Amino acid sequence: MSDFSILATDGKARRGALTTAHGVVNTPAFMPVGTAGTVKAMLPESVKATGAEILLGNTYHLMLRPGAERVAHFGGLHKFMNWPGPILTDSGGFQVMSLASLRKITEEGVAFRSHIDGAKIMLTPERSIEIQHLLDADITMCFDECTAFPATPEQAAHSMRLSMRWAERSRKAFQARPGYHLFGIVQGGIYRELREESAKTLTGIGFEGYAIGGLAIGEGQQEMFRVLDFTPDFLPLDRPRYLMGVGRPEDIVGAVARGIDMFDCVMPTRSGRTGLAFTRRGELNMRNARHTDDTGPIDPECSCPACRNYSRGYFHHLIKAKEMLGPMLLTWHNLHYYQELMQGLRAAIAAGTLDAFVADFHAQRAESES
Ligand code: PRF
Ligand code: ZN
Repeated sequence: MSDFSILATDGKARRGALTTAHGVVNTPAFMPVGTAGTVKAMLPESVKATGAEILLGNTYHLMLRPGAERVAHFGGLHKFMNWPGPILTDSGGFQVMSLASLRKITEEGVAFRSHIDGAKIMLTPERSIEIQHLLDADITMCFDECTAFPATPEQAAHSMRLSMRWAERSRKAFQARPGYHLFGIVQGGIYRELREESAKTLTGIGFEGYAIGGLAIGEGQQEMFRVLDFTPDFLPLDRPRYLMGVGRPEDIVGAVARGIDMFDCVMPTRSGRTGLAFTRRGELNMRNARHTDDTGPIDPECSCPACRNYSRGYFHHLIKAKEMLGPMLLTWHNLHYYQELMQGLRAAIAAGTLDAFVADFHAQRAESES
């Protein structure tokens, strides 16, 4: 029996529920990023209040600081960070390539120097899976290499096949337990044949879910959607699909319509800290002087604490004065916006009205104030 049930479909889109050791995740789901054992500027109970059911944590950051064995000493990441719900952890390779220095990729794994203290470290599929086990991740990700963009077909094939051998080693290293899942990661760049080969290799090994990696790395939305038009078709219908590191609201809406069930992105949290607010009418930069005397809320239709109790002019002031309440409340608002978007997508799929929901989503944004 699978821990993933599909409750409704609308075209290629699916409304599902994924059961994990720490609770159920309704899909399509957005996972706020809690890189270093915290969703930056938010209390865990506030993250939950936005409607989030699962968080993303990072192998790379937590292995460097405070150390995976130390997190295990505290009873795992749920206890350590006071988030009792489900947690998915990324496997580390992607973060090594974007953050560490002196990286060297071999068949064995990736050797690198820590971006924190320069310490020499080796990450292999086996060690990545062990770290994710020590963190007590409900969903463990295979150790992979995110193929750079652009890449020739030869480069993309070579990189993808390395990730497939690492996926096999990840599967072997993973200890199966009820409610704990291992997801494979499809690579292959922008090439249909390589995406198909990758998906077939992974489904042959067998995983509880399948991620699509190697997208949203500079290819642009049109090209990403082209790859998403065929890649989900190579994956089993009855398993969750996770598009890694995506994205903007319009990317998520387009990907859900193409059959994706799970997302993570720093966009709502990182933009919140720099003064950007997501609204139904598009994005607002709270730094902009036009908000100085605005007594209205960020989004009159939003029920989050930032919109119920404070004005645009107040946020403009907080951001200009570099007060920490600004990032706190804007992060809350942005996460609330993302979770309401996911709730709207789930309800539309269940009602069979996704096309109308998508049309309305784009129409509202076209009425942008700016
Ligand atoms: N692999 C892993 N994590 C990721 C990616 C990937 O390809 C991406 C690409 N968008 C984001 N995070 N393991
Ligand atoms: Zn709000």
